[in-house]
Amino acid sequence: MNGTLTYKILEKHLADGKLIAGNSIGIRIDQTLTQDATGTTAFLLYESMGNGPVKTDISVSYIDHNMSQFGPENHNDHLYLQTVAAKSCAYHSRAGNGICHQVQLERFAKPGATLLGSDSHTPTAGGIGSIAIGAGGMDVAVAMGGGPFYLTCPKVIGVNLTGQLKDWVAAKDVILKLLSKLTTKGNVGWVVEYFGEALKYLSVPQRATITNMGAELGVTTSIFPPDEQTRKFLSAQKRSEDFEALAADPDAKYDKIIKIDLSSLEPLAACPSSPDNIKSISEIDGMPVGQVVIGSCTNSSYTDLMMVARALKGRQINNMVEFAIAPGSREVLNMLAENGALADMISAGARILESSCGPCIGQGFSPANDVVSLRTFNRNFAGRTGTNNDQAYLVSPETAIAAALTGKITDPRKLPELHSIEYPRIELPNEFLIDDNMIEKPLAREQASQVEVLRGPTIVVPESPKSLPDKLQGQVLIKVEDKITTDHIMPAGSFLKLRSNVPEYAKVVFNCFNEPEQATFAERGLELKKTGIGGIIVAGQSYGQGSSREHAALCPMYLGIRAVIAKTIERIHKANLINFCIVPIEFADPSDYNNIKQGDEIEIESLLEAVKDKDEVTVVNKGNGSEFAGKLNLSSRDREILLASGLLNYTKQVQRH
Ligand code: MIC
Ligand code: SF4
Repeated sequence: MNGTLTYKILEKHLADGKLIAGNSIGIRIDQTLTQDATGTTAFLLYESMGNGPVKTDISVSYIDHNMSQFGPENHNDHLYLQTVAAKSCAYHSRAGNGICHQVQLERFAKPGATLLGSDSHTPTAGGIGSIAIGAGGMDVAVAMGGGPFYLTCPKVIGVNLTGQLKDWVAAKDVILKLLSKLTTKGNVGWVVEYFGEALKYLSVPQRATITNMGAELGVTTSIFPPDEQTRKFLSAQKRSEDFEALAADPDAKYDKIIKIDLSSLEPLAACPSSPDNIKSISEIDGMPVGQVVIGSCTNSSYTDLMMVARALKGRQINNMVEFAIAPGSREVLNMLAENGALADMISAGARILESSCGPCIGQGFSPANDVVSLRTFNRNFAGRTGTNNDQAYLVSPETAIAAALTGKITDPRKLPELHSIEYPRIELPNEFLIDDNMIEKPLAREQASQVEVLRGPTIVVPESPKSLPDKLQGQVLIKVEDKITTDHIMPAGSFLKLRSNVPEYAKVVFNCFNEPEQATFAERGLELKKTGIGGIIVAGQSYGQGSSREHAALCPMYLGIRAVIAKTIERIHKANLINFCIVPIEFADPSDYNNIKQGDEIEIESLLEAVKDKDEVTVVNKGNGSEFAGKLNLSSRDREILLASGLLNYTKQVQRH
C-alpha cells in the first residue's frame, strides 16, 4: 500500500489479485450507471446473462444522449430501458432529468464508493471522492450482476494544487493546463489524485469539471479527497448521511507528482481538433466566433450557469453569434427557472436546450462551414459537432460568455473593462431544489418480476462473437494513424439512433475514411467475411481514444474483424475488443507499422496457442514477404475471455461452474 486515497478505496473493494501497480485486479462495484446510447446493449447483454435483479447497491439507467427522436428508434430505446430497469430492480432517470454524470453527482455518487459506468466520463464522480471508472456496457452488465470489475492496478499521479483561481479563470482551465502537460496519449494505467492547499477553495462542481475532463488524459480515473467542501455539497443535496471524510496519508507515495499553482493560471482553450491542443486565450484573442454553446457534463452545473446568468443579466449577446445553453440537469434548470436566472439568459439571447448531451454528441446545433464554435464541452474531435472540417474550441463558461458578448475570442479578464462586468463569484447554495420525481425507484422483486419488457422492432439483439481460429488468415482492411478516436471508428451524431441495431449501425464503421465511389469499410468487411478470411485493423498510437462505446468493437466484430494491430491501444477500447473476441496486438517494434499497408494479406500461424499463454505472435505479411513480432499484452483473465469467444460466453461459463 502506498497510502494514496486511490489505493485505500481500491483495497476496501479488492475482490481478486494483489494491489501492486501493473497487476490485474478485480474490484467490487457498489454503483453502476448506464446511459441510453450504451445502455441498450448493456441491458440486452445483461438480460442474456439471465441475471434478474441487480446485485449492486445502486444501479441507475439514464436517458440523456439520444433525445432527438427523429423516427421511432430513440423512443423505442427509452421504453426498453425504462421497462428493463424496472424488471432488473434498477433506478431509471427519465429523459429530461439530466445528463447522467451531473445527476449521479447530485443524487447518487458517494465518497469512498466504487462506480462503474458505461460512459467514459464516469470519473466525474471522482469530484465527490468515488473511484469512478468508465467501461464498456458488457463490463457494466457483469458488474450489475455482482461480478467484479477487472482493471490494471494503477500507478498514481499526485497533482498538488496550490494558490487560488483568479477572477475569470476557472476549473476548466485547471484541467486544460493538465492536458497541456500530460496530453491525451500515453497515460493508460494511471489514476490522477488531487491534493494540496488549494482544495479548500474548490467546490464539488469545480472538482467534477476537473475529474470529468480527466477522461481526456486516457487515465483510469481522477479523484479528489472528500472533505468539508464535499460535506457542504452533500448537505445541500440533503444527503449528509452519504458523507465520509477520506484522505491520503500525509506521507502517501505517488508514482509521480505534478504541481499546479492556480494563481498563475490564465484562461485556456483546447483548439481543433484534440482536447490536448492547448493555447492560451491571449494567443488566439480576436478570432471571430459564430457559435457559443454552454453545457455538457463538464460545465453545466448550477454554479457555472448562475455565473453565466449573472454576467449576461441586462446585456445582449453579439448578433453574429448563435448562442445556446443546455443545463446539466432538471435540478439545475428548475433552480434557474425559480430564481429568474433563466429569464436573464433568455433575454440576453440564449437559446435554451433541454437537459441532455445535445450538441456535445452531435445531436443538433452543428456549426455552419468555417464557423468557429466555442463550447464548454470536453471533446472536440474532428467532425464531432456534425460538421465536416469543424473548428471547435473547448473553453470555460467564462471564456464562452466573453465570446458570446463580443463575437470574437476574448480573454474574459477583459470583461470588466469591455462590458463593465464584475466577476460574479457564485457560492454553492445551502439547499439545492430537490425533486426526484423523474427518477423511478427500484421495484420490489415481486413487482419487478411482473414487468413486461418493451422491445420495439428497432431493437436487435447483437450477434455473438465467433471463436478464434487456430491460425489467423487475415487481410488488412484499413490502416489508420495515431490518436484514432472511437468517434472515428463509430460516428455518433445522426447515426446515434442506430445504437440498438448493430447490422444497421455497422454500415458506418470508419465512415470518415470512406471515399466516394469506392467500397466502404463495411462493404469490404462483409465481402471478406463471406470468404472466411479475418479482417485486420492496423493503427498507430493510442488507438480507440475517447468514448467507452463498445460499438467500436461490436460493429467491427460484426463485419468480421478478428485482430487490431496497433502501436498502442487505449484502456477501455482494448477491454471492449477483448470482450467481443477481437485480439488486440501491439507492434513489438513500432517501426514495423511502416511495413504494412491496407490490402496486405496477413498470417498468424498459431494465434490460438499464443492467446493461451504466449506474450508474442509472429505476424507474416504475405504482401511483402516480411514478418514482425506482435505483443500480446493480456492478463490471464483476458486470455480466458478470448478463448471463451468473448465476455458474454465467459460469464455464462463461469456462472455454470
Ligand atoms: C461521449 O462523450 O463520447 C459519449 C457519447 O458520452 C460516450 C458514450 C457513447 O458513445 O455512448 C462516452 O464518453 O463514453
Ligand atoms: Fe454526454 Fe457529452 Fe458528457 Fe458524453 S461528454 S456524457 S456526450 S455530455
